[in-house]
Amino acid sequence: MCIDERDRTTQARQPAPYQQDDRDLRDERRRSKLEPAYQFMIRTRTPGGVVSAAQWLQLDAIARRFGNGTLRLTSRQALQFHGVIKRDLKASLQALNAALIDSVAACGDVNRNVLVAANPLLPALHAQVQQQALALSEYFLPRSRAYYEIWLDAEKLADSGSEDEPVYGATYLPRKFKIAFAMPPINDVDVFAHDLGFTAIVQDDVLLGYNVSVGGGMGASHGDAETYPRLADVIGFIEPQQVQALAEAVLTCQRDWGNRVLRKRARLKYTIDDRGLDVFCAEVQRRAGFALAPARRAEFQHSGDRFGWVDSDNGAGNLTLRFSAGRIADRPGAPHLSGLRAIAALHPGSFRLTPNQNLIIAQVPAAQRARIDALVAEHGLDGYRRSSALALRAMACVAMPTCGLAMAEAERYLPEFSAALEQVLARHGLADAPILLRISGCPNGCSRPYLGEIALVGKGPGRYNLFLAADARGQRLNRLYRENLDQAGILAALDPLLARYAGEREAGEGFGDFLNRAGVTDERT
Ligand code: SRM
Ligand code: SF4
Repeated sequence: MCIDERDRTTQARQPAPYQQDDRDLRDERRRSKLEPAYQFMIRTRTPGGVVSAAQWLQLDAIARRFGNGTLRLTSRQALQFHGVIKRDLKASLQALNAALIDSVAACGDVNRNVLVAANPLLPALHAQVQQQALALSEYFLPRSRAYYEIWLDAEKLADSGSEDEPVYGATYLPRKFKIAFAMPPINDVDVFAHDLGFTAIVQDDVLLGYNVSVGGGMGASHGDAETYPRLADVIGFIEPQQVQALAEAVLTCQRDWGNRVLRKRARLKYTIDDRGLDVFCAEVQRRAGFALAPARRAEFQHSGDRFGWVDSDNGAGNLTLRFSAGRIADRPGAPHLSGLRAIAALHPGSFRLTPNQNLIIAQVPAAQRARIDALVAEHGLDGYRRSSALALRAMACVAMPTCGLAMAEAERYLPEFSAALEQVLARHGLADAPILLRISGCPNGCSRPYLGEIALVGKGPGRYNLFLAADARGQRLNRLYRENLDQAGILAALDPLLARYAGEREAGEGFGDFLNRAGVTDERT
């Protein structure tokens, strides 16, 4: 939780780092009668995940000077610094501010970082969508000056005791609120996992507008039927100039109608299920002052990243690099942090953080590719060339040792589990099958596990619930298949299903689609 979360009256007014402790050290410190090894996690607000190369250099310096020497790409196109100790907090946030990046609204009951499809393949169009996302992110920033006063020594304003919050009002939102902009045919943002989604409708390279979706969310609690993941409903189409009014209507409707008694039921998805989608839509249209048009046709192919070089229509190249569970570190034989620093020093363009915890070196002029390729190879950043199809697409949340809510490992377990599953896949001739694997250390679902074709959700140390049969396009949730399995149990459960998939699948059919067609998750035990 945010450090201010204990005090509900000030929550979200004081955008704050997260207080954590190193859970690897808990037992040992308890035995030594020491308090937990407290430390902080700072998360950036980086709408659309766009960071200039100059900013990257500053972020890298903050991670090495104040953090644990790693940068963590998140599933929401942000960066996290872990391991910041209390006396360095202020200096860290001031250094972040000097890089023209903030941490405002990265936590709390407000609108969080706004996602945008990451790969700028049609740069002009992409810039238009990115601009709309940026404008929404700014518009929904809390007006509170607390962040600036506390962390940046900004002068206290005379009226800072009665700050006016035109959108949030006195009570902010019942819970966090998340927005994403998708650009078909790729659903890398998992648009239907969001409280509010905008799917770009493009014709002849012209942005006509967006399909609007509402009520997505992943978080759940084990064994509690009142909480569940939910996919957003598409409610209609709007034109680009209607985005802000529509977003404000949805957000304020949730502000006024959301459940403020039961925090576990406070997300928009429950508001919609409690009130009814039709009632909610009617109210949104009344508040927006216009009616939504019927939704347009939009098709997604998959929700992953495209690795390696992909050219934009302006001739510039975009190089997507893979980082296992988003962790960028200097390790023996793989000095990734140093490699990106070297690239940032010569690349005039931007870095783009992807919603799959990867990174794009964006808009590279043709003349510079060879130098970047050389740096990529020199620093072992070309792992995407050697990764299996499974490992390339997989996501895992942070979990241990920093996340206080983790029940099992996720980020640290991903390499071991992928390697074990790869062996099973190879045995069935499925080594190249692009199966979407997601691991979360608890049911909160930070790696959006309920959209994985195979997903592990932490239940206890070394134990997971196994979910199966989402599609790979972010359009169908998976379902619980087996509970509380260890690794051997998970592989034993998957083995016969993979054998059937290898023998019975139709041409081009994904694993999740096959399991769904075969009705496998109906046989839950
Ligand atoms: Fe998350 C809480 C990490 C994306 C649902 N999430 C946390 C905390 C802050 C734990 C805490 O409250 O103490 C985790 C910090 C771990 C650490 O040590 O860094 C944490 N969440 C993350 C990140 C870093 C996962 C990652 O590996 O990339 C992602 C950071 C996002 C960002 O940059 O803003 C992250 N979290 C998500 C997502 C995915 C998404 O938004 O697309 C979800 C599911 C979508 C949703 O919100 O429904 C998600 N996180 C949660 C929840 C459950 C919310 C709910 O509605 O029930 C919690 C717990 C809570 O809020 O009480 C949570
Ligand atoms: Fe922590 Fe659970 Fe989120 Fe993983 S899913 S980062 S364990 S809150």
